[in-house]
Amino acid sequence: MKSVIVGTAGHIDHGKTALVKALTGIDADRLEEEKRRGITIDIGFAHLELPLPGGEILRLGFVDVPGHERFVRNMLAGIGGIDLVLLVIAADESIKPQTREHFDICRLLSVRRGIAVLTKSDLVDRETLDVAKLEVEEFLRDSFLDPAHSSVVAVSSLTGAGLDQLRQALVKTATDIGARDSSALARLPVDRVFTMKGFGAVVTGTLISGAIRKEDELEVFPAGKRVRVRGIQVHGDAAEQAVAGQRTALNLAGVTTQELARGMVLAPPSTFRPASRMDASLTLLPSARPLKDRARVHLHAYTFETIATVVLFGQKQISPGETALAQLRLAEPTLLLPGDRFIVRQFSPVVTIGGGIVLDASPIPRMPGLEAFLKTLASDDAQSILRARVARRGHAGISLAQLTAETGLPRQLIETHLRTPAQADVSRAGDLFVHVPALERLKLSISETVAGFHKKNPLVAGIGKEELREQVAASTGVFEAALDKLVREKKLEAAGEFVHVSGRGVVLKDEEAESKKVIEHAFASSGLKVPALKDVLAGLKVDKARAQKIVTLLLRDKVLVKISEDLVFHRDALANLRRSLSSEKLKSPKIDVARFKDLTGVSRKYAIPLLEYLDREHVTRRMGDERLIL
Ligand SMILES: Nc1nc2c(ncn2[C@@H]2O[C@H](COP(=O)(O)OP(=O)(O)OP(=O)(O)O)[C@@H](O)[C@H]2O)c(=O)[nH]1
Ligand SMILES: [Mg+2]
Repeated sequence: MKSVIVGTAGHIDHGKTALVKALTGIDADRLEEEKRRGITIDIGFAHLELPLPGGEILRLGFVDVPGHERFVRNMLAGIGGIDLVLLVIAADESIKPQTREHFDICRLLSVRRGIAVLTKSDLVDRETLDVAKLEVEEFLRDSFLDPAHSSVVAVSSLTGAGLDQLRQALVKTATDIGARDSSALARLPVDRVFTMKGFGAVVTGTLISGAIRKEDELEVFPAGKRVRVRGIQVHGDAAEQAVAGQRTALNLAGVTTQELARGMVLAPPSTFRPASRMDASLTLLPSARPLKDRARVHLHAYTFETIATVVLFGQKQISPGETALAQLRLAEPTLLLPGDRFIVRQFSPVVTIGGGIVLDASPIPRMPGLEAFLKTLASDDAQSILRARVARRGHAGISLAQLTAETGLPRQLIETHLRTPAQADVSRAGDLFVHVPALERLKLSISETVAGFHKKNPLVAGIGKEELREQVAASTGVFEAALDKLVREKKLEAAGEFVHVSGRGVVLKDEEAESKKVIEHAFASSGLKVPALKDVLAGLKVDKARAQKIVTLLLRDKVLVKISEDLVFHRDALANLRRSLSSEKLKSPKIDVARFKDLTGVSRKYAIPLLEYLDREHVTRRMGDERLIL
């Protein structure tokens, strides 16, 4: 079964609703006011099944739009998700203002298929019909409905004349339409919200991509509310799932109708982020006035509508008929993805002036090379696009989840695209994809930072890893990957928490080396009855700053161990202490301060910090006044 969405378009009273009814038997005008006034106000829906030549069933979902110029915004809410347009022109009136405006909209939205239908053929004579047909053909020349490959069908919804021919044209045109990708991530722009007695909130819309199944959890954009799909109807029949290209009604749990409105979008949870800025390619209609930088417009995308400011990149205005890159700053956020089309209407008076295609709904402020980046995004090449999106993040990298949020592409597809040999310039660092040149630049910056550190701190063995990471401003995963590479390339060595240039030891001058020995000896020979550090340092030949560096070096190499602000011990003395404690344990596992003092011969001033140090090292555990030797 193939599902195709057919939209009507055309001037008021040209017979759109009558045509849909003649084809489907369904009156798409559902509002009381519509019936009373005999005009369409809001979008209406109908459906029809036709057999395809191969025996497959073609399911046509109709979206019937109003022709009245005051209701173009409703027309826009319906036309966004269509595959095929029926451009309806009354034979007795021929081309009128909304014929042009609706057709412009179809072109700006890149609707690629359609059929021009001359209605009310019963109201005109043969000659008038032929003239109208010629006018219409002239109007359509060089468009996607060029008469060279798409004929104009004359019908009468009153007598039924030409309807068979129109059905055939529908089948033929629908055959050319490729099926939408139902494995893509689902998006349902909401066009109607109502309550069904006994069921609760119901939303309807054209499922523009992916599939939605019963019991799926979905997120409502932009509010972020989570809902559950309690029931699904497709073209009015209960269904287990809806797939892209189907008119879909969802009965939702976890939400009230007050929390829902036309213009919202349903999508998988925790996958996308709503945006209020997007970079786009914007085309102005030849009939429009020039559009100035920072002009305000009405923006329509699928069923969503808001006010937007158009910020141009390096130009003062867009001329009629011109296409330019621009950033759209929306008054309200929405979920839009690259490739989505939109329409802009003049702020006042409200007329359609242009439209375009979203290139990036997650722009980075003041990004260098923006134009080249957007040109790549405008291409159809998913691999280049993904590569460019990885590259622009520099060594910050980008996660799979973020890439999905930015592109709407499923994870698996992104992984496949980025794994091919052609993508050798994208590397994986933990959870992140990183552009290889950015990783190389980071490696260089790490090497330079380490070299700079050695120069400034000749007596220190190396720079702390965390300090190094902060200085090069890299995230942990990417930093580790870059450091790993440098170590493998034997440019750096990482010893524990410290990084230094390969093969580099600390070079001490004679008097410094001598001082180091003096300090070490002072502590090694005093056991646990250590002297005060400042007294030891005072007796050295080197100045205070250098003496302090030597101490830092000894602490870093763990020759000396600092156990409190002013108590430093030699590692051998502490090792001896551990040994004597473990033999004490054989006598009794419990030890109090008095016994500790007896054992070590130290005063209370040393005993307390030593015991606290042993607690921290999990050699002892404090239990009231006593300690347990572990
Ligand atoms: N004689 C004749 N009348 C028609 C035909 N099609 C529509 N009409 C009449 O034209 C009038 C307008 O038809 P609609 O189908 O409501 O026109 P519409 O294009 O849907 O109008 P809006 O939705 O308001 O833009 C109605 O009175 C119809 O009965 C036709 O083929 N022949
Ligand atoms: Mg109508």
